[in-house]
Amino acid sequence: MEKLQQKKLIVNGIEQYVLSSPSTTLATVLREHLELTGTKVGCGEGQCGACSVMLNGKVVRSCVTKMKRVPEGACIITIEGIGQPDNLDPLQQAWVKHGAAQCGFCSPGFIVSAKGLLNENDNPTREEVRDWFRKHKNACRCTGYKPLVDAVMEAAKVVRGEAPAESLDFVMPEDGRIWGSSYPRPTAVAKATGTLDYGADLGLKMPAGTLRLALVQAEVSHAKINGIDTSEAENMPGVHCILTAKDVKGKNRIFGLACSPRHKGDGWERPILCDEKVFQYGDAVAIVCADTEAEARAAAAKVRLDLEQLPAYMSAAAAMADDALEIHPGTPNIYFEQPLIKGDDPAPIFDQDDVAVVSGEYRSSRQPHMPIEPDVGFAYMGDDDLLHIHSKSIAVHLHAMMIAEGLGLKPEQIALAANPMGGTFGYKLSPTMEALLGVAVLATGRPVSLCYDYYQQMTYTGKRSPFHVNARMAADKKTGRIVALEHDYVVDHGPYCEMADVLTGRGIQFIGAGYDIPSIRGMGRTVATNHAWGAAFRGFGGPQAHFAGESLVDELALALDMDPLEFRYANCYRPGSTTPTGQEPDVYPLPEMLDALRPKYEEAKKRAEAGSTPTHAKGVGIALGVYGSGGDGVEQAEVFVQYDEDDGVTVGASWEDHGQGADIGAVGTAHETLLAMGVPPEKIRFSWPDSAKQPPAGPAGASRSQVVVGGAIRVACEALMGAARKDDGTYMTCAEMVAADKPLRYDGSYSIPGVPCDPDTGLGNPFLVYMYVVHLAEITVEKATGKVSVDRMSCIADIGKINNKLATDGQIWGCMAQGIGLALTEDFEDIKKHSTMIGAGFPYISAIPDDLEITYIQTPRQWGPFGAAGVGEGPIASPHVAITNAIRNACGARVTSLPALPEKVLAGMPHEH
Ligand code: MCN
Ligand code: FES
Ligand code: FES
Repeated sequence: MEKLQQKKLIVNGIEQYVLSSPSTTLATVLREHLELTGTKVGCGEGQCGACSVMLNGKVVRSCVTKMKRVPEGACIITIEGIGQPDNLDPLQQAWVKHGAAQCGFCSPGFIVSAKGLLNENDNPTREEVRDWFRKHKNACRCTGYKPLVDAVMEAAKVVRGEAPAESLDFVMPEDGRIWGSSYPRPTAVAKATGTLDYGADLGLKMPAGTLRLALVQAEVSHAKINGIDTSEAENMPGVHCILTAKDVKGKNRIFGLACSPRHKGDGWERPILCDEKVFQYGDAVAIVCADTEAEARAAAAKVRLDLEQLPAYMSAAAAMADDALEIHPGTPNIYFEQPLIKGDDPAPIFDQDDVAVVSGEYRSSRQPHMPIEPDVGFAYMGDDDLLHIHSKSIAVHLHAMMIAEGLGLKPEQIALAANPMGGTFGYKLSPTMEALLGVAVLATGRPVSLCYDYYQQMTYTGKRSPFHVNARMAADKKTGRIVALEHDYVVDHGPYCEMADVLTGRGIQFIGAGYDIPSIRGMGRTVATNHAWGAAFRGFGGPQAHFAGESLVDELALALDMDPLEFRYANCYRPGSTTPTGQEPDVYPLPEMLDALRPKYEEAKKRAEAGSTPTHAKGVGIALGVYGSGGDGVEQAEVFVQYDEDDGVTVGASWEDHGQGADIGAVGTAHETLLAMGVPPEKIRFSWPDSAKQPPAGPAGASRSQVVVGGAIRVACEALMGAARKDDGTYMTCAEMVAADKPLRYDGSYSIPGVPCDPDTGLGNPFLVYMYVVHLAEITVEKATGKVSVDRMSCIADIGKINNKLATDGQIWGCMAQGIGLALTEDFEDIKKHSTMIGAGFPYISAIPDDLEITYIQTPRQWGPFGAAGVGEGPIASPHVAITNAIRNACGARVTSLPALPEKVLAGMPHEH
């Protein structure tokens, strides 16, 4: 019998009596019993601080605070008790002003934590703020932490009475334009007050009768399924039913978008629920539908799988071995190849005496995305007879198409909606639980919800696909010009082919990008393995390609005895240059960017020299990065705008918001277009994406949205203005439009004519808009251990004209932080060890320097609205290589496999070992 305990708590000043089991967590009591969903649960195991609340004045992580340890009469303060949307605490105001909430999932936890600090010390130093967040394990994946510390420092001034509360308000520029300003994003207040409902919050608010789901997952990486025994589980308390592949009404497959003629599979290899085989650890075999999540999980643990284990190929090399079985029988494990043939054959050049040649083998890691919010979703049949699925999808129309046939539906029978999201960083370009939710609704006829815990997030969502690149590069000894490049690489994409061909193409497009290299031969191959499936991850192939390219460029500079910056300066794109795929770049900002970096670089070198000691070597590294805004080839988006009764405008765009700022993207772009109409920014409304409500705008991937969706928003707003313009140059009100019998809704469609790379030569003009960055890293290597810390980073970025500076700064800081993780700690190779945030090397605040600097060069772009390019991914193309180049500079160790763990650095140091 379950034994309960009643306790009195004073929650946000209100006396409450709660009845719970002593082992229930405080987070569950707050969220589920008291419906205070401002407190978020991320990791659920004490590692992220998202659930921070104050208990008798002390900051605690409520997900690991059991009710038995909460004293009778305890005073609890949650985010709801700190301030409300119409009565913000200075910390919340500062969070809004500094763009400290991107996805916002960590914000309530950080703000409560910061409140705890300011209660103890209202005059902290930046170091004290950082130390506090370190001690309380407050983790943020989006911001690089800098704006969070900025926000606390500015709020503290107001708390001390040294600055008025108004100093935390946004000041509207005199010209009334928010384009290019730091106007706070429309969702900022809701994020900072905990009033924005994410997927799990919405799930809790579903009607009675909702079934809660749990997955039965394989705990082996490759196996034949001989049987599934659900008999014991079916009789567990609260269980409604257990669904297996036979309950799936359609093809039971998710379409993997295999579109290239060179693809050797048909793209239909990924089961919704595994039927014949298990292809990777965590694959879903059955779904338990029960009254509560706890009951569903308890029953899932009792389902018995009869599995016959097959050899598990956990690397590309293993899956490529001659005797390896075909993971998908009938499709070879190497299922896609993309050659590159640019200019003359470089082979003879490498034999010439007047060239310097460097070569290397570069392996990148299986970087896990680690959003703070684990995967979550819910679904139901709507009164419109559509199957509504709400998830963390960043591609609502595409996902409806990818899962429909598997469920036995047509895409138009599915309404796929994106919930407010706590970050995806690209893993949600793949469907994760969408089809599973759909199966459960169709089989039971009931609304359903499914929440992954963090272990499931880690083990059963896609990862960054490792590249293993063999390459060599040659430069003329006299001119210092790069003359030839050869590479050959394999991409370990796990068992499912989603976007594998596109990803493999990123190698030929970006190894050597940024430089005019006349002769290139390359070959990329995609390999199926049984490790975690390859999903999009911010930068999608860019960081992998640059790891090889920018390491070789650095080595070549050393071989020529040239300064790495000057060598890059001599070789970077200028008018007349072509990209690796033979395209003319869109703009040529790299020389100016390197000029801007030069003084910072010289200072950094001096600092490194002065700061090095016999035990600690300091080093400086730079790396250039180029990445495309938009997918390969033609890019298109459709949106509408609607004139509202109060003369505001609603932007109907399915621009999914991982946290990057689709809200401000849409509002900023519309405001700039509508400037002459004078629609105030607070009356411009963005939309939450839903495939049944907006036309297809394409996924929020490939850093395409500001350019392409923004382009469509501009077109739609111009159409509205065209219709509303009066002869005297002023504009009709909405009421006047109605009186004049004019439509209130205007569609906008926009496309960009890129040319995909040729399947045989790799040549083409795939991206008409590129983002350019140069990173500078200053690091310290502890010589005895090989441990590396990053002291300072600086980024020169050209992302075209800026829509919103808070958004673009945030994107760049976030990329720098993820680049540090990629360089030094993050991995998901060892499924056991790497299945928690700490285990997988999540970068907490102590790993990210406070000294992060951004300099913009804003070269206007032809194709983006008002000259914008994208920003989401360009800055992650190369920060990790700036760091590994700095390690080489500090201690001579050339790291060729990521992450640069201390033992690798130690082993690479030439003199010590
Ligand atoms: N922006 C701007 N000015 C520009 C370019 C962009 O103000 N010149 C703003 C945009 O309005 C938008 C943001 O910067 O708010 C990113 O725009 P864009 O580069 O067009 O990228 P998308 O909107 O298409 O977003 C996707 C991109 C990708 S592919 C990944 S992955 C990613 C990312 O953005 N995942 C993120 N950024 C992320 N940020 C957070 N916090 N969380 C994620 O999961
Ligand atoms: Fe509680 Fe992560 S620490 S949710
Ligand atoms: Fe911190 Fe997204 S804003 S995790």
